[in-house]
Amino acid sequence: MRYNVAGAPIVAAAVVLFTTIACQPSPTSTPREVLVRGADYAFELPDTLAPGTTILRFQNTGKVAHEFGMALLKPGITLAQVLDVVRAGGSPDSLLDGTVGILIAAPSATTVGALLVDLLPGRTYAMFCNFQDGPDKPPHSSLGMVTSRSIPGGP
Ligand SMILES: [Cu+2]
Repeated sequence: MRYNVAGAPIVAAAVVLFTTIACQPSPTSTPREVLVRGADYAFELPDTLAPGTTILRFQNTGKVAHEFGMALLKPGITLAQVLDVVRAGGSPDSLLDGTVGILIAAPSATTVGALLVDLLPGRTYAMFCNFQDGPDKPPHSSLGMVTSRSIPGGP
């Protein structure tokens, strides 16, 4: 009897807690994780990236340091257009909606942090490494460390 009286508020509290949890909106999706590999001198990542919240990690499989930079192109802009501007010595900023971020990894290392991005359907993201192996060496992007992915879906 003593336990029933003492237990009643606990049960009531448990019911309230359960009801509160059950009424919370559930997340629509768990973030996908994508591992991007950087070799000397190319990126390896899936051909298709699904829209939605995505966590990107960067593993350097090469013998020199690399970065994984990612930028959102303005609608209708292609990677080829961006590269034309860069090769002509111009700034691509007017062709970008913004930078997602940059991860840097030493040789044979994987970043302990990651980029978290909501990949927008119908949009294109450029990926690049602009590191150089010396002041007179070309940027890795000109050696092959530049690519893009267009996210399926959208208008
Ligand atoms: Cu690089």
